Amino acid sequence: MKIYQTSDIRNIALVGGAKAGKTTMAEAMAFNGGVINRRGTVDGKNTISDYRDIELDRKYSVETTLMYTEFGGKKINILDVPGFADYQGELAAALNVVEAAVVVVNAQSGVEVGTEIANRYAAKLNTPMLFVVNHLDAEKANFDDSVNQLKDFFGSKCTVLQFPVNQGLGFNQVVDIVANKLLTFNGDKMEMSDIPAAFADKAEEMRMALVEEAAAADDELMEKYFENGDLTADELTKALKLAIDKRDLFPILCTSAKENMGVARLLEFIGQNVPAPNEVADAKKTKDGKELKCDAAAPTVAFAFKSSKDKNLGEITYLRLYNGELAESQDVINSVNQSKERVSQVLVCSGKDRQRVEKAVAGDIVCTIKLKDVKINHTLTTPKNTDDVVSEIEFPTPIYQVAVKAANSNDDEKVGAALKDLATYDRSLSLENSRELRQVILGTQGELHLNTVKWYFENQYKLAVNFTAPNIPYRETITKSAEAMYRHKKQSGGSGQFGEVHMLIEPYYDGMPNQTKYPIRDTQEYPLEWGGKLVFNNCIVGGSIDARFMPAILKGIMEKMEQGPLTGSYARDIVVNIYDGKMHPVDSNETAFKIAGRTAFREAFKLAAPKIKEPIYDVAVTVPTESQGGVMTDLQGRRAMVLGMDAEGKYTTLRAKAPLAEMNRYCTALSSLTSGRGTFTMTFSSYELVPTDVQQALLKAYEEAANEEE
Ligand SMILES: Nc1nc2c(ncn2[C@@H]2O[C@H](COP(=O)(O)OP(=O)(O)OP(=O)(O)O)[C@@H](O)[C@H]2O)c(=O)[nH]1
Ligand SMILES: [Mg+2]
Repeated sequence: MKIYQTSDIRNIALVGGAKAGKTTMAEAMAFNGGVINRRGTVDGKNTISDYRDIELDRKYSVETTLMYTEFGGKKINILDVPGFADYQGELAAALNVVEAAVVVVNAQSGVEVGTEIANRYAAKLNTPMLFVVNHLDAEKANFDDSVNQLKDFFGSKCTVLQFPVNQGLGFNQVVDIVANKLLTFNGDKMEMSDIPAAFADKAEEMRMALVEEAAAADDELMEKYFENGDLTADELTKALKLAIDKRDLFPILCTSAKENMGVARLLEFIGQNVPAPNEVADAKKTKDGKELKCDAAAPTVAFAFKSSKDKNLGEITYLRLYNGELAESQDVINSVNQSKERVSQVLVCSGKDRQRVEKAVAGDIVCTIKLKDVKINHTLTTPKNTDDVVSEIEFPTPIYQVAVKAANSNDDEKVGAALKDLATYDRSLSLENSRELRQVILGTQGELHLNTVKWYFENQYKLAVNFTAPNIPYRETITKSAEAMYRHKKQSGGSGQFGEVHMLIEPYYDGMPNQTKYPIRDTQEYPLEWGGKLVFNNCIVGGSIDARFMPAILKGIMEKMEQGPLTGSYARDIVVNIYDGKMHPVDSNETAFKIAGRTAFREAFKLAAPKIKEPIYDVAVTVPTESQGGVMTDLQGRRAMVLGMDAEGKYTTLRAKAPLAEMNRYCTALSSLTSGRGTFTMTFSSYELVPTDVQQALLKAYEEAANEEE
């Protein structure tokens, strides 16, 4: 394969709603460029892009596929991104490394959830967008409806550059405003002819509006437009390219990917109007804010935006070049961890087929294998420019947590390794080994994402795994003062054990004066790892307990604080005053006082009106305004307190405080209440007392679980 120079490279991501036809489009693109000589279909399980076992099984995309086509002397790198919302981690990564998002819209359904998500990421990353209204051959295709929705959702920058003449069954013609021609499709061929009289006026009107709009992207072009009242084809292309790059204009084009209609023209359009990697106004930046201008003569900067594991090849690292060249056998430095790496091969990808090339040039997207320690978000440079660390991809925060456990404890290690693997290659998963909950918690983007993980366990790792709701990190505390004493006395053979502790415990609150009914001789304040405080006061007078036993008593109390008396949860916010006790001249030791301290604390705790506290989260739920009522009712059913709401455009954001215990699987409920359009964020707010009925239920459940264990 020839080595393409930066100005002849275009990078696009096919994004948008699930099943909009992205993979089918990618296939047609490869076909039109002669990369393949037969178009596969998703249903026929023979596309370049949906090649992974899970994709063949499910018949939809799960991961982004890197492929390419060659068209009009240009290499167009294509990232075919899955459309389901649960795979938006793939979307985040893809839109970071391309010059344009080609948003595929199903003409039968218009703007879908996936269209909106794609737009959201593109806006955040300042990625230019093109809309392609696909499925125009389908009986229920409605181009005008789709366009109206696009304008409605994404504003007046959405500009029709092509419209279908005969959408629906029998579709084969499109009027192209930029080419100023009628396009007629016949099999895989396209003919251009003059626009028929019936559409000539409409097309001319649209073309003039487009010329005016596009000319606004550049002062010089604007002047020319004023002078001549029009732009030449070349000037219009220049203007369009600038306007698209600046996100001043989102073109709308027409296709039937399935019938390969309009796809060749789309490729030509991309080649002419999407900026080359070194032409973009908003260049990629390093962490220090330095612009990476895709200069082939500069030292190498290659950014790992994706990695995966191949059965035969091991780890595959996908790299986007932001400067310089990357050649076979080149030595590079991982500028994130400073490790030395050798790039043994540079591979051009077409799905699972990879072709060795001698080198790649700035702007290109390639992959390599056998790197030692290069992970997603790492940068490869030369020893001269290790300061160049490309700013990281921000992956979406997981919103659906589950506890994961091997069904058979012999598999614990294997399951742990598999989870680690999954979270390494999919950064929109999170993994936490929670000491507190005594569970391994996996965070996913939703039910479908979790099902994907389950699929891997079942079919790839072949491990039986149980997924359950995560435990809730409750806290225990007391609400009134109480006193208790405990004497630990044991006589076994020779030396015995003796320790007696009397204590008064009180609820602690921030800013409370440190005084109690007993004189305090010494006070220690311990901020607890799990939040809240323990204040430990030594109020012993007359030496009834030696100061040297105090640490042992504290240790005993701490043990009980770590596994609270009510439900085994962490206890917090308690003042303990040790005011009396007894020692034995021979039998008193640290163990005895630890036990006495622990037991006295447990007894006092029970008498001090103990309460369970639960974590409360600040929840912000953004939903289409029409579903706001249902979402609010649902939140109230979750014991949430709705604090307010703000409307923005078609959406309303509800702000609430909600107990974590009620938010399990919230993303699934929200999805069904809003047809998948709702989003939410949750951040920890505080610990609050649970209502009495909830406390009763929790105590009962803990007791039952304890009995079961016995
Ligand atoms: N009639 C018609 N069907 C199409 C067209 N494009 C795609 N399809 C069909 O729509 C279905 C989904 O197509 P895909 O290419 O898998 O869609 P996708 O956008 O890649 O889907 P995800 O990867 O799941 O987001 C398949 O059955 C395709 O054959 C089209 O232009 N016309
Ligand atoms: Mg797909």
